[in-house]
Amino acid sequence: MKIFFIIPPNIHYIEPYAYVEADKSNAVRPCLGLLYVAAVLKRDWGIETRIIDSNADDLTLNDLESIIAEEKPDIVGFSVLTFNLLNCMEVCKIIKRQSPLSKICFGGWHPTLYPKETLELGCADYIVVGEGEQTFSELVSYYKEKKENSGHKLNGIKGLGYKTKNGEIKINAPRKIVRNLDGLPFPAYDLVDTTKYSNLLACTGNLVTIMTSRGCPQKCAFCDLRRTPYRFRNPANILEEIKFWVGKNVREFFIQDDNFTISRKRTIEFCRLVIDSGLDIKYKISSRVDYLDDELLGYLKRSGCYRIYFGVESGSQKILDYLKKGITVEQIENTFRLAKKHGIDRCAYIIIGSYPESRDDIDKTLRLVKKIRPEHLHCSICTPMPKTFLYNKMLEEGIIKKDYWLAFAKNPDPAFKTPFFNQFFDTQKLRDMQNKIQKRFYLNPMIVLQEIKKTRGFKQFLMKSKMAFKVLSK
Ligand code: B12
Ligand code: SF4
Repeated sequence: MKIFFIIPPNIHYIEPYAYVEADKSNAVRPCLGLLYVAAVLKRDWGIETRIIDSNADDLTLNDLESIIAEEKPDIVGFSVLTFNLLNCMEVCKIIKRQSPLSKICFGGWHPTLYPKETLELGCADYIVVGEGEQTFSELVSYYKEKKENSGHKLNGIKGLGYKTKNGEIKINAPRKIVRNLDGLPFPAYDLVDTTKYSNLLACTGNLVTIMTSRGCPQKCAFCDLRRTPYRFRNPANILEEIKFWVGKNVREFFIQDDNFTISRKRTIEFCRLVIDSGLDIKYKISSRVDYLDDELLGYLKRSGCYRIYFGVESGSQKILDYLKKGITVEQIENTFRLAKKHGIDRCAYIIIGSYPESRDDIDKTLRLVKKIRPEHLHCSICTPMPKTFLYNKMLEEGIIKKDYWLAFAKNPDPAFKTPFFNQFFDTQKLRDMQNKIQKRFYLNPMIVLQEIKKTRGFKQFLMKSKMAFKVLSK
């Protein structure tokens, strides 16, 4: 059986909340979701798959058309975000044209949020809701074994959605989340060329992305992960993955967890293991400011953590509270000071333009940035994402008049523009402010000098130059 996973080329660009120029020139990142699904298929079911990453390999729709016409895969899987739905749909058109018997399966955040609407689009034969390792494996095995006339039934596959022969949409009972993350195999990195997943802010040429937990117990209003069951891999299991890579001469890791330090005990245990192992590695993490203290930062530093991405969001307590961030401005200042003391690079994510935010609140954020002096800054515009607490609340309050994400899920229009909602500023003004904030930050001579010093290798130099050119020419 030929099972393909396709990451589509970027044809339609829906402007996200991130700074657009940075977003467009950002490095290509691996799709860990697919790598996990592929790894389970191989380990537990002995099924080989192929990942075609159009972004890593610079493939066009024409290239994909030739591959599909020649290979005619039995099943093609896509990892679908609301923001890349249109791109996935473009590739589906090709599949239907060149290989009409191929079955198409959409997994990921978008079909999880909008299962019925996604199936109604008519592109996907199947959708997978939530974590896909087991569900997709059962679907593939259904096809494999059906050929051999086994009695498998589609309606018995938990977490699966599909259309019956008479066009009726069926969404099966949900599948339980994976409780024991240590039981999962490591992501199937053997299916991709890791060297193509470069990173603008990496400190060596060779970096691997790993994920050590899923879910988050916190309740930030804008986030899809709020109050999702938090599970984590044990430090020994993480170290095993790291050792595997060190054996392949990779010494830098991007720990992609939304929040690496949720369990203090685990963090310390992990750091101790790394320190005791004597492995010379570097890694970066994301953390909330309230999950760190002097001792923890010391451990992190000693075990090789060189940068922390912090959700600072705002310098205005009013806005932090509105976003239900659950932290104080004082905590932000304190943690940034401590991280600096330990010599760890600090990247601040800030958000401007949430509904009640005034010029005065934005100024407070800018003053805070000046005070905490991060080495990197990402400024986003507050975007109520589909079905998040923030979006639902704004719908309820009538600030958002129409469920436009639902409308997009039903009819994904390439002309769709992500709307922003602020009491005082329109979209253009918010984008202008975002541009100005990012430009000012990165054109600061101290930051420029620091970036030049940190640039490693020609590839990273080119990426940074491209980005600088875009920022300057805007
Ligand atoms: C890493 C990351 C990125 C990376 C890489 C994305 C990628 N392709 O994996 C980069 C930086 C490129 C990125 C970009 C963006 N991202 Co992002 N990202 C994440 C993040 C933090 C982690 C994703 C991850 O690796 N998870 C770990 C894996 C194991 O989980 P998973 O991906 O969910 O996969 C599981 C299931 O979903 C399912 N599954 C996934 N794919 C498939 C496919 C098949 C066939 C099957 C069967 C199952 C399946 O099975 C997997 C294993 O259980 C998530 C938040 C999160 N924690 O999920 C946001 C998140 C996915 N991103 C989000 C957004 C909004 C964006 C941006 C728009 C941000 C921006 N720039 O402004 C862009 C859009 C990019 C684009 N055009 O596609 C949203 C998506 C919301 C939505 N409704 O779509 C999330 C949820 C964050 C949030 N706002 O809360 N992102
Ligand atoms: S923003 Fe971070 S801390 Fe807040 S809910 Fe999302 S993952 Fe958790």
